[in-house]
Amino acid sequence: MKNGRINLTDKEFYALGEVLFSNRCMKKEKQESILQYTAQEVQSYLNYGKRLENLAISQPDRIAIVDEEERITYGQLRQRCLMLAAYFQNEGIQKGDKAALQMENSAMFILVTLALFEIGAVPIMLLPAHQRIEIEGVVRKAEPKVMITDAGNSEYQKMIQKIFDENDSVQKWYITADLKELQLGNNVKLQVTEEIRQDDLAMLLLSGGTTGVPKMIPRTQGDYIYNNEALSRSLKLNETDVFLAVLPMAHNFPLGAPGLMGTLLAGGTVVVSKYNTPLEIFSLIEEEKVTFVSMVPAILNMCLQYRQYDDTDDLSSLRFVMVGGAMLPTELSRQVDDMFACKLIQIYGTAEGLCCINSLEDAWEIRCTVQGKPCSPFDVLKIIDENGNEAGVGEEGELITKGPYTIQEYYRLEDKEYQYFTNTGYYRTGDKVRIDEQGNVIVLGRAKEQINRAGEKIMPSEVEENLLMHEAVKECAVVGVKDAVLGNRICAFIVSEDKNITLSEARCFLTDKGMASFKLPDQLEIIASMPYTAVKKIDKKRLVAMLEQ
Ligand code: J2J
Repeated sequence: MKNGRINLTDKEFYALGEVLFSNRCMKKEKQESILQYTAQEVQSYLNYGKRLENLAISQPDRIAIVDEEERITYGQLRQRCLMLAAYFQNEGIQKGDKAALQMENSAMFILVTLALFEIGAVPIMLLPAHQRIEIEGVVRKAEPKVMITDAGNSEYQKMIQKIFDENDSVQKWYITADLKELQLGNNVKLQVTEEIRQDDLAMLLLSGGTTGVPKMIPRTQGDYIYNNEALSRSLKLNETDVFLAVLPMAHNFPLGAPGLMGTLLAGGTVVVSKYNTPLEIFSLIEEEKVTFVSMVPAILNMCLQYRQYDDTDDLSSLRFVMVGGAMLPTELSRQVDDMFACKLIQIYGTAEGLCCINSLEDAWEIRCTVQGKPCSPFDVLKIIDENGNEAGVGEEGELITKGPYTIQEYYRLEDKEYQYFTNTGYYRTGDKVRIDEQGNVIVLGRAKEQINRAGEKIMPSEVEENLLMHEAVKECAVVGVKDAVLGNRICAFIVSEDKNITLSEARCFLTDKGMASFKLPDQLEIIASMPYTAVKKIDKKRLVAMLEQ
């Protein structure tokens, strides 16, 4: 990679995809013949440290990150990253060591993440909403060497302290405010260590699990950069782009699709939104001349409603608004271009890898109704029926996929992998989709039971298991019910002799059990007995129908 050049040529981008795809999805014999690139070039393109180093040289004074407290140039970003990386290294954190990270949106989130990448340490991306059950589960399973969190309140500190005390793997717990204040003398310098390769583990993203412990998604430096880059190219991002990070940055969508990482790799500016209210979103768009923002349908809905009351903020800098993470009703999609005077771009993405996206050139009707095409020419998509047989063109069924940046196994999964991957290495998305003649994916719903509440994914079994621990609950079933604001709300049906049990009591009970707030039921229904199917499974379809009637 030549110093000072930021963007890859089309040929280079194609070659990278081919290299990654062949590494992952082809037999060894075939791989050699495909390598058009020298190994050296591949390694330097697919490495965050090297890419940011280049940007710091070519555009040291351009603003990379803006948050409530500071504006950081590319030059400063590189310098501070290296300093923090040197500090971590000096503290004994090495390549391959894991760091459980739980932080609110801030510039520090990005600095800490990039500093860990620099030394090959692996952040585990806990969401701010994760509570004791999830944090503890992840710490037990992944055995991080350190934890890095915001200060939080005294209750939060007590919880983290307890997890820290009870888990031998964790040697140190850092508070981000202290890391920000670090003033290091000349004696702490980054030592040259083992090279960070494209196929080294970069981070563990988290996805909903069946037991309360999130599944851990191992993403490599190479596959993640390629994923960022593929999306960034289809959106024609460049150094003049300004991305507003609204969703929690530990989530794949704002982090890498193309999100803040894609924006930084293109040399643009990342603006950090902390509170994700329409008020903050619109004023940041005006103040920072934001060119694109990504949101889930529930936040889009709030923004559209707000805009109807107050349309005074100047949104003319926006090129497009990306929406994904959950089904977007067409009544909403059709309003976006008009209300924001920019293009709606739908994205259907997964933290496991595959991302499909509308093109900026797609006609309005297309952008309002389909979720787009895979972002890499090497993505392989297939639709299967209930028996696992491949469906015909245009037919609906479950989407399975493999490709250059899609995982083929979870990290340390105790559950059985076969429900998530086929024996030919395809990831089973669990989504019911159809693919149109142009190759656009249209998401129709879930093939799996998972509930999608405002973009957060919840497995009913997880809520059920915890509810059953309540002494008054004899039987329970948790279902997702259509909701105008949330997409789906969580409804818990219980059979109980105690007719006085209330929703708020159930929520408090689950909170005490340490469950994340987004997993708590929105509605509680007490019923005399559960409806059962012929094979004696709880008939969840009937339960949903009872509410939707
Ligand atoms: C319907 N359902 C969708 C869409 C994702 C970009 C955007 C979102 C995510 C994400 C992501 C959907 N319409 N447009 O990682 O890179 C549901 C599907 C999918 C699941 C993945 C990205 N876009 N979904 O939401 O790993 O059910 O990633 O399988 O959290 O969200 O969830 P997650």
